[in-house]
Amino acid sequence: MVNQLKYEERAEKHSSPVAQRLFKLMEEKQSNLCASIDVRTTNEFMALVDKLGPYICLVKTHVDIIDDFSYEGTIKPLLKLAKKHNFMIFEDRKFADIGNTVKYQYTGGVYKISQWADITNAHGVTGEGVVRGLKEGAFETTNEPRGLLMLAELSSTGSLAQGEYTEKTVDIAKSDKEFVIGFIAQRDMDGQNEGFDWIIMTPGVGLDDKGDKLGQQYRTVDEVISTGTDIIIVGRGLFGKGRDPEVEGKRYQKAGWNAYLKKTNQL
Ligand code: S5P
Repeated sequence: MVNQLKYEERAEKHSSPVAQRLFKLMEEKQSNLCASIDVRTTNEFMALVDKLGPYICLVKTHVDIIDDFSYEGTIKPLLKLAKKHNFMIFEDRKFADIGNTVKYQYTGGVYKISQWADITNAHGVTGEGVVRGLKEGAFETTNEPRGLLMLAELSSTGSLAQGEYTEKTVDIAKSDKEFVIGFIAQRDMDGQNEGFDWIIMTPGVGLDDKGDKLGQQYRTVDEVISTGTDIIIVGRGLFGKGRDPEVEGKRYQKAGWNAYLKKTNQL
């Protein structure tokens, strides 16, 4: 059943401090837009984040595609922009290994994701240990609250994440009510009658294109929000093909917020 509660009501009741903060911030900024910034240099990345900052609740990163990545040069300025514009950070790392390995991948290496990303995500393919490994990693390396999204469904053509795989991923998510805050999915994942308030974040959202040449498929903002999405994840729709990120940022923010108001009977 699609969640029709307001973000502020969900903020009050949620068992995760990360989810509470995110819902509050969304209400404050009137934004359910997550900007996905897949670019190759720190300069391009910062310029886009600074322009889009006022319109978004969340920045989604793939730090491993930034050619000149460094903790000092990339993460520190990103954290500054997060403060300036009041948004949270989601590293789209898609962990998919045994618990012990993901723990090191999350906390170590050059990226040290657990130090700076409020939210990250994982595939369920290796089973429940992935959740425990990541949670341990967060616990041992930071005092800040951290949240995890499980990848229940994908936006790409021919994705194997469907049917029983999706159901089993939801079961894995149920193993930790505080750390797992929701899903990357294309629709609502239920759970409300069992006391779960999953945040559904949906990529594959575009108002002008239907897809790309490598299997990406786009649905409109109204479509995804009406089928259960809480946060729309938009990448190239905001800055691809020479688009103006400020114009598109405003446009997607408005579209996302109006669709939310409609869904929650506030319009
Ligand atoms: O199912 C998915 C899951 C994810 S996280 N489909 C996706 O496209 N993504 C990510 O969302 C993908 O890795 C990319 O960073 C973003 C979509 O970017 P866009 O430019 O196609 O909007």
